[in-house]
Amino acid sequence: MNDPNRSLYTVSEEEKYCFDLRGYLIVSNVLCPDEIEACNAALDHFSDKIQTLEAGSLSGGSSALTGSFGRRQLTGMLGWPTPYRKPFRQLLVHPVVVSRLNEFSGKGFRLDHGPLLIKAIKGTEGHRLHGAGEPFSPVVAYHQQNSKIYCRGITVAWQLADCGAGDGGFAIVPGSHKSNEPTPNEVRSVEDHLGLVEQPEMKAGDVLFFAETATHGTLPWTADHERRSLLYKYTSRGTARAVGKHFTPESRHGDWINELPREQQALFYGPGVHHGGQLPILESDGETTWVAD
Ligand SMILES: O=C(O)CCC(=O)C(=O)O
Repeated sequence: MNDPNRSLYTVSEEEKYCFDLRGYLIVSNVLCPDEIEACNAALDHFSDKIQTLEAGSLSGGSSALTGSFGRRQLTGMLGWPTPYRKPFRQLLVHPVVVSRLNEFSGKGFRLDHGPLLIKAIKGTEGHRLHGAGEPFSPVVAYHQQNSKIYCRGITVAWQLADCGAGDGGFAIVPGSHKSNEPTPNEVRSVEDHLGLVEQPEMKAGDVLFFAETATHGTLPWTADHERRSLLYKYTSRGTARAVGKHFTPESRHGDWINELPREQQALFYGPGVHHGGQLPILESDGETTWVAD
């Protein structure tokens, strides 16, 4: 939503309408330049850890998605030594995220995997579109009932560099999180996308929420500047995608998790709804985040 008068701090009816209709939502101007710089400086510090995927591994043979380079990516930020991990831990429970996810995924939502930095230089290939309402996928299914959204798989992508019109990067078929028909192969490959694929424009500091069940992927990067999107993959309380074996944060991640304040730890519990009241549940007014008593 780009209304300059809107409050960052509450989920408006318009935001709910847009997210439900399109399967994605952009909240603009969430991070200030200092916060963007703190993330980018930490990422630059660990640039020797960047992994470059093999060209062709994500574009899946599509002539529309092909590129000269594979995607660059980096993970592990939450466990980095201080001070580098700090901005990434803060984003995990950013009040703008907690307020939206309590609405879109329900209280007790969890971090399933990530954060993952996606970087691209000019000429980096795209990623074949994936996800769809059909076939039904229980782990990321989208449902709405009595004005309540139940989005089981939701990704929060912080933009650390601008994504202008035609730059490439994140792309989506708006509305496809509710589709009941199989997605044509040419739409997934973007070779004949029927005019349905959109590449939303975003600025550094914006945050994108998208339903994992929507048909989405990446267009080849065409801009002179580097792409930087930082993706946190959340799920609703009862759902696990990448990991589901361990319930407590320590058993999943090891001891560094004990350093985290309670509201950050809350994101790392395993899935399940019968937790005997042991689970810290996050609340947010959009301005601050806290653990409910
Ligand atoms: O932001 C992007 O490039 C798309 C990422 C993606 O496809 C995914 O997270 O599944």
